[in-house]
Amino acid sequence: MERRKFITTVGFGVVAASIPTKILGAKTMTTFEDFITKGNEFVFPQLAYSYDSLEPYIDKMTMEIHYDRHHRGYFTKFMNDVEGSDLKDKSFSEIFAGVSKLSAGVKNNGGGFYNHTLFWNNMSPEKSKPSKELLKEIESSFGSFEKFKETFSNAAATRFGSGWAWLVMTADKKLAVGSTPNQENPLMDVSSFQGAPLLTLDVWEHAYYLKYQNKRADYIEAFWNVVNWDEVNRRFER
Ligand code: MN3
Repeated sequence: MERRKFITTVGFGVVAASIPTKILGAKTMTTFEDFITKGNEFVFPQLAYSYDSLEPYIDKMTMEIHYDRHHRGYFTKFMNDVEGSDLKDKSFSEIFAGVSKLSAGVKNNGGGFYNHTLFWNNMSPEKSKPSKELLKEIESSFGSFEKFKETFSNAAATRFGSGWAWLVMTADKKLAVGSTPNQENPLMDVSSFQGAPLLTLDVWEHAYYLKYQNKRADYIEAFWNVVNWDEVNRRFER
């Protein structure tokens, strides 16, 4: 990777001056629990690293299409879905906790935007490691770090069709691994897998098909090379 291409700000390169400091100051996406705030203008955020910087694990063209078309599409549609509604006053946690009573658009586009944002932020071209505290928790929950990787990879590999694999902190403060279909996530009341997201992997075909075709397992294996553990550590501490 070319160092110069890596924008050192973690998280979003948000540019609009009209965005309040609590959003501008957001270092990571999990702090966007209060992202939807009344009366503010939202801009589509820039990726914190260049499209080619996750090569050879995730290729430039996949990143470009995935970020600039898929992700942007979810963002734009979600902004339209919440336009003029009281959802703009609510956090993502609140929206997702009652998503079964909302439109399919809010669930699909809001989920799409939120899930992808976590995903971009839990990847990085920079090498990092789980913190001592997280590692200890992983070892006590899964037996070993390798066992955890195996469990997570298996959740990602066996998710039928499109969806996401997750490492979460459950309500009773335990680590758990699972998966969700389509754009559902573990914060949604409709999800059978519940918890606060720490790490996620997109296993929709658009996330890997250009480079890996039907070899989802190879994509999952490659993913471990670009996990942003600094970000996972931060989410864990919170
Ligand atoms: Mn995707």
